[in-house]
Amino acid sequence: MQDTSDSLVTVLAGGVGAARMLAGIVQVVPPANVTAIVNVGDDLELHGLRISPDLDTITYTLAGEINPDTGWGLKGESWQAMDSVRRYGGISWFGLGDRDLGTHLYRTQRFAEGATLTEITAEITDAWDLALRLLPVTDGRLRTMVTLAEGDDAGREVGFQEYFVQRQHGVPVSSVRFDGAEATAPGPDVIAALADADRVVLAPSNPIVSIDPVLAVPGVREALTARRADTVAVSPIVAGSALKGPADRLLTELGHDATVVGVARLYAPLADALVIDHADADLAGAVAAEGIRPIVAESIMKTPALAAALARTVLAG
Ligand code: FO1
Repeated sequence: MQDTSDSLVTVLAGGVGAARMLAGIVQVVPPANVTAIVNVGDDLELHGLRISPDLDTITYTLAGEINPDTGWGLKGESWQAMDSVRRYGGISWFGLGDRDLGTHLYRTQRFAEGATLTEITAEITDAWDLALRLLPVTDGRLRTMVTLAEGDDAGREVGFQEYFVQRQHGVPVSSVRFDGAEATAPGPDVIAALADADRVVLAPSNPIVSIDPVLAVPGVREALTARRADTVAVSPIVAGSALKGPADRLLTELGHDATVVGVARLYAPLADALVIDHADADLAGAVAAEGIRPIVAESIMKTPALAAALARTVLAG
């Protein structure tokens, strides 16, 4: 097998699944060789604060400080600030722990001083002693918007977190839109990180609401497509279900197959290979028929050792 221990690796990333994948990758290549291009479509402004959930989930996971019970937020949180907000009848459906709040206070202040999200993210990751590079896909404003399909709210478009957290992603969806995307540009170094990588990875993130907003930034899809021969995707769907979140339902509601074959169809133009779990080994032929090479492996990162093993598989391609 070729030596991949010094490869430059660039990962297209959403939240929890990508964070675990990155935690595996930094065990098998030097963290300084790793760049994550991160979704910002989930970002929101609340209480006057700038909140970037996917950037923070990756930062806290790689720092070893993520709350293991939720997969977001920090370990050892207290919730006194939210208790006060609740007392006043303020917005309390999006839980911001006291420790986590410090990150949003800092980010908001730095924005007010004129810093970009790329600069602020580097300051935050440096402060957590992370050697890998996190690049928000854009410094522009891109917001994932979701149109609800049922009930009193049918036809209503809401922000991603209102769908995901406030409605607990329990409402059917008729469409997803990336507001502002066409007016954005890739962040500094995003296109170079795709061009310079030895291996590009599509993390096991939600294809519709985590990877698609990254691709909606003008120029990113083209830069990724140019690296198709060196790109490996990891399926976020195992045995017809998402490991976390609504990826399976969203795929079905938006007319895709919620199987590894549906994922293969979406990713065949972008990646040479798709890692599918042993549970889907019987679908390997159908994946190949979509024009993407199946790699059957243990893909559920239940432990750091399994995440490292998956990283080795992805790097070997
Ligand atoms: N997810 C929840 O299900 N409920 C919450 O109250 C919540 C708060 C929250 C605060 C900060 C943060 O960085 C993430 C937070 N998340 C919460 C997770 C987040 O909404 C989603 O996991 C991602 O946006 C999807 O990748």
